[in-house]
Amino acid sequence: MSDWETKQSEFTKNILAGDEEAAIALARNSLGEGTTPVEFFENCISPALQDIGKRFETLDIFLPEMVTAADTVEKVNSEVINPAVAEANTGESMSLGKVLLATVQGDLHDIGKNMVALMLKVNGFEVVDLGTNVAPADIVARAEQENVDIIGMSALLTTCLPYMKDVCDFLEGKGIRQNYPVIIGGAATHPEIAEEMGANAHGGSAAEGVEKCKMLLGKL
Ligand code: B1M
Repeated sequence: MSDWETKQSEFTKNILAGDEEAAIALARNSLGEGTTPVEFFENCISPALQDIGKRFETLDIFLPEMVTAADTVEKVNSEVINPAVAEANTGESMSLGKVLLATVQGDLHDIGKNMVALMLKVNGFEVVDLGTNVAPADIVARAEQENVDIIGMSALLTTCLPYMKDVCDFLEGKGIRQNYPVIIGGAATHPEIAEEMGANAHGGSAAEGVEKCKMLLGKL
């Protein structure tokens, strides 16, 4: 087993048991050994949650355990990961642009979207985070009100993917599609889906999301 696999397996055990103290200690120790918070998030937290998802799918665990795991991860993020990411702020003083973020209608998953929001902020973007379960019409209305440069959407439920396309179609229908580059991400998405629905970019991770937003605004 690689170092990351050992850590991830331990972390999975901790979050399934709702053992906040152990999960926080594991994250803190790892950061203390020189791992960056983003590395820990992508190599330990994210795969641990995927593992939880697989167990849920195969009925090895049920909704209450998935809720416990998610709550424990949120605690680790708020106590350890988010402050460490914020501390590693690049010190970018000029805004690179304004990004609207939302998890689309019907979908309440926000752990990944919140990491994208944080990473965008520390990399110099302004973020208008509309939260979860946001209807396509609201996304378009807020994008106009806030005069954002990019619309970013997240979806983890495949049943909610059509709402992402609705946003692209609404923009098209209003004749303002060219004003708003659209980026999508989340476990239910992949680059081909992005292309099919007419989005401008896909982010496979929070870091890639930031890179793609820079690219969309010609800042790379
Ligand atoms: Co749910 N859930 N869940 N869940 N859940 C999944 C998504 C699922 C795949 C599990 C499974 O069955 N294998 C499955 C969806 C199946 C499908 O649609 N194909 C599922 C289900 C079925 C459900 C419920 C329906 C269960 C039920 O009630 N019976 C229910 C739905 C509720 C709802 O949304 N209406 C539900 C509920 C929940 C909890 C509330 C318990 C909890 C969410 C808590 C929360 O988010 N606050 C939860 C969790 C934790 C999961 C899993 C286990 C983990 C999700 C997660 O946080 N991943 C998940 C399994 C899985 O994903 N394989 C599962 C880690 C996160 C970092 O990844 O969000 O993809 P992700 O974000 C990444 C990248 O994708 C990218 O950056 C992030 C960081 O690298 N990214 C972007 C994300 N958004 C981006 C946007 C960008 C760019 C990059 O630009 C804008």
